[in-house]
Amino acid sequence: MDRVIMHVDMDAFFASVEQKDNPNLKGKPVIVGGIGERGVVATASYEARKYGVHSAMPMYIARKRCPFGVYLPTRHERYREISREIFEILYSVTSIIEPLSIDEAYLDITNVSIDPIEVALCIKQRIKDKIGLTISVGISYNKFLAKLASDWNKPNGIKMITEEMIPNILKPLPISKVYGIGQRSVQKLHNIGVFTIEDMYKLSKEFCVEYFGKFGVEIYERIRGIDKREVKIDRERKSIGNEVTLKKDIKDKEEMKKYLKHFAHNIDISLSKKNMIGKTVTVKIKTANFISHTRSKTLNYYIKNEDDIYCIACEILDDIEFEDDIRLIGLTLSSLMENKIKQLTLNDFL
Ligand code: TTP
Ligand code: MG
Repeated sequence: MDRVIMHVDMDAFFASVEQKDNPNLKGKPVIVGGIGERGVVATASYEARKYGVHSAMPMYIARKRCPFGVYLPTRHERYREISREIFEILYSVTSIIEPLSIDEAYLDITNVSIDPIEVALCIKQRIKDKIGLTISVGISYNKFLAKLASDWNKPNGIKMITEEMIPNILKPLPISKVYGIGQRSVQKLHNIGVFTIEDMYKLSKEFCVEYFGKFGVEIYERIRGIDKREVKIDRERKSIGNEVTLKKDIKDKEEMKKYLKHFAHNIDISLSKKNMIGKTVTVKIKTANFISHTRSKTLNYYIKNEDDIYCIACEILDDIEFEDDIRLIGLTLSSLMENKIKQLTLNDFL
């Protein structure tokens, strides 16, 4: 496979977090969402799905279908907290991650020199051990197929779709499984007798363009196993760093450098975990009367070691002139990229 793309998606995420935090709920139908009169279901545990309860369903219908279910309001802050822990585990595998939602992401693991199934099993095991939840993983050579694969045998699933499986594995699938075909298009296609991907193979490229507009060609290719979309790295992750408001204002640059040393050390650790390197060092200071000074230096080479980061940070600080005491100091490294020189081994994320 040219590229190895992984799609990961937590199982019944909000409901599973509720079951984890209250083990009495394990094995029970749990429905999370707006519990008022006009509320809708955010998600339902797999036990509740057996009763026909699903996301976006009005709560009163859920209550009718599953009268003995446990109905809970959402706790978004808690889900975000767990999500951060999950993403930390994912970032220990690769830095090429595109988060899609609170519980879902694409990973490009082409350069991870471990068998993709092993990587998937490791991620699953680590999330189980450290967080106590299950995740479904799909692996393939593009995004569309990876996402299809993660949904293949949910919950706690793992599935790999290889080139040899195309087109046979796709043929019987309902057209609703094709990313990019919305509910209205599904209905319209049903009306002209198109129900499966195999039925769609009869539609010409020109027809698809006319029917689906600007996504026509992509849909035509997608159902044939072609999807060139890249895994887009999360922009927020394009810098690593920290800042602190000091307990006591300081003026002495040597004292400030102790903080820079500490930040550089933390950046070094984060970079190693994420297998990244960077070339823009930024020092930020804020004076006691709240004037900020932010200065950056972009190198023509990449760095990752504590000493290198610290050294550049000190040069930047020495060049900043200020008269007042300093109340806040920060250091970040940006212009990040994956460090391709070091290949990961299993031990790096076990
Ligand atoms: P999903 O991943 O779509 O659903 P899920 O994790 O609950 O179940 P599974 O992946 O096993 O099918 O969404 C993740 C969370 O996002 C979900 O737990 C609750 C929330 N969500 C809503 O609030 N409203 C919605 O309509 C959907 C689909 C999800
Ligand atoms: Mg999910």
